[in-house]
Amino acid sequence: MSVVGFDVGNDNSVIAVVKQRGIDVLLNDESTRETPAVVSFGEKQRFLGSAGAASAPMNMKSTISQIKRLVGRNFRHPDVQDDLRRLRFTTSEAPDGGILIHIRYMGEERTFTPVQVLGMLLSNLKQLAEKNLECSVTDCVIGIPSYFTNLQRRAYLDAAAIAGLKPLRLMHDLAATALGYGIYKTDFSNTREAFNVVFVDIGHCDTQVAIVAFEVGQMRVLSHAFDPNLGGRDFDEVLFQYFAHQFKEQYNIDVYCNERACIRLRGACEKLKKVLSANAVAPLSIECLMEEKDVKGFIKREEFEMLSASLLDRILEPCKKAVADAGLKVDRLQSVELIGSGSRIPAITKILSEFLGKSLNRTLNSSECVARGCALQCAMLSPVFKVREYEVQDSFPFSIGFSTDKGPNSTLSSNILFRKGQPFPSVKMLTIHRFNTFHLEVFYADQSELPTGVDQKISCFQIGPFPVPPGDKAKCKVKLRLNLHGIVYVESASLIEDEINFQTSRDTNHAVLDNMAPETVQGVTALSEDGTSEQPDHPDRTINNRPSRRHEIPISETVYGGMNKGDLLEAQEQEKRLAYQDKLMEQTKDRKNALEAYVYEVRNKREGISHSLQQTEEWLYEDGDDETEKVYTSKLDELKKLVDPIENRCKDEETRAEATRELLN
Ligand code: ATP
Ligand code: MG
Ligand code: K
Repeated sequence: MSVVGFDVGNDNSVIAVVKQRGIDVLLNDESTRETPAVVSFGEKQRFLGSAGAASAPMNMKSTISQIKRLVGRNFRHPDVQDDLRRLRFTTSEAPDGGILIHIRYMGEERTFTPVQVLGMLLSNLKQLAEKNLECSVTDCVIGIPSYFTNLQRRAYLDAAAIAGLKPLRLMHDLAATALGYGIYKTDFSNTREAFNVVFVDIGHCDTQVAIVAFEVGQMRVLSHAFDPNLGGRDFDEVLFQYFAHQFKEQYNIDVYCNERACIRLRGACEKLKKVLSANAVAPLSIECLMEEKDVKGFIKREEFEMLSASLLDRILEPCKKAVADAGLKVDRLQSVELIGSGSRIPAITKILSEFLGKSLNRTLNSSECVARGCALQCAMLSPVFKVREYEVQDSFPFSIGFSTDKGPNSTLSSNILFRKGQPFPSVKMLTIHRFNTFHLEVFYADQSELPTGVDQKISCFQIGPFPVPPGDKAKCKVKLRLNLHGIVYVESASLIEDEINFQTSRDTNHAVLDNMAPETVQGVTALSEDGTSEQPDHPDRTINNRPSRRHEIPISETVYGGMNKGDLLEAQEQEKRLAYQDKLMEQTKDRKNALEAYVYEVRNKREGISHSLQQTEEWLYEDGDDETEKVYTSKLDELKKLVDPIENRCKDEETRAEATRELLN
């Protein structure tokens, strides 16, 4: 048993494991610490990770990358359309509104969902980890952006299930980062107040901010904020548009109508952007961009900053939100940790440090901190590891509401179940009085908290049927859980029969949020409790020391979107078939190589032997013409030593005889 943390990115993935003396980032087959998040479909097999990236240039149209942004999303969403335009593979809308990826594989048109592709990537990471650790890997913690919706979180769990992994937690990237930062730090101890740190991650596609309060032995995430569509690539786009326009005027070429030219210019712009981070001016020059024209240009940092003004304006938004939601003034923030290379643009660091009023630190390893934190969390959650007592309290970035229907002649009641910022995992109990089977909807309560265009719906639970007391409503206790992954669901519903409530329930015509402290499960010790849902959980179980009778009520859930059980089973089977084919091809290649190597080996040996035979023969007629018995015996032994190993390899008599004959010839 081992515990592993995975960070699957749009470009690269990182695997971290907890070992005896600390956390290690694993090397892949290419001996690098980052593994390309690429799946490439060859003629007869898939190539995953580094192999996928290596075969990508030969299989452009059959290579899938940047999958993270497509998992659990709707095809028609404008952001998704925008992402799809930049990708080389063909896609279409799935019947459920999701995305289908079209690939030609083994002579057939095949379609895969982004979840399946993520499953392939995870299964490759699992294999890498298993090979490295020489044991099986199932328990893991996977990093996710805090802005992931219920659907995206479920999609990650489905992908993990396809890969044969069991995530003990989907963990917010910056919560994982903060854990890795805080657990070893002891210099908070002399301050009486919490040590508040702002983590800012500006990546290639997105920006995330979190404010975390550290105290001895614990961390609490005070707030999460984000812009899912602001990152380094948007600055590349500014440069791309600038040069595309310029080259049109200067060279009369329109890169927009040439896919290859677009890719090359984008690549050159990204490089130029990096140069501009260290220099006041940066040149650009591409040979034979299109129509056999070489192009040249340059841009000053000042001008780049002017062109990027609208992007730069957006950088502070998530920071401001995070500070406001944390309920802190800027001067209460003790430290700022920058991660993500998108933040290396000087204008960005300037804006951030001006707003936050202090210099920015880069003490964490950007590309590894999420995976490392996930591995740590996995060790804490795993029963087989002993980790220093440390309390991890994350907060949920969206408010979750609920509503119920009440059957005929009734109005809908609606309320907030979990407020934005709620520490989780967490549990809420509802008491609901009903005449018969009813429905409970959970949804994101505030559109403005969500990434733009995201559906507020989460799922609908049918609760019932249940026996109803004559002439009265039944009293149902419904337990809702926001679990470690940030997924909300009705965990149980039970019917309570007790005389006291028979009296009072008559006039209670609405759902009641129980007036009890939410069972906010926090910290390492409490977290493990999450796995077992059957525990005495409620004081209401006994009233006046007299047990009230309880019946479990059946629950059925309808999730809006995503895979059902049948889909998942089918996807798991399909992954097995695909993996079997890959293995078969790898073994075939192996056997082919072994055969080839054997041919070479035997041929070399044989050449060696005939050389020795010839030498011995010559020796016999010359220097060895008249020697002692001892010398002749040792010569013979020497020769036999050369010949015998080859003979022994030839198992069947026929080939052995033939080999001997050949050797004696
Ligand atoms: P994401 O978090 O969106 O999945 P990522 O984690 O892979 O992406 P990072 O590696 O943190 O992203 O950052 C990549 C971005 O940083 C790219 O847009 C890259 O162009 C940009 N970048 C890297 N170095 C510099 C630099 N010196 N100056 C400006 N930008 C840079
Ligand atoms: Mg990143
Ligand atoms: K543990």
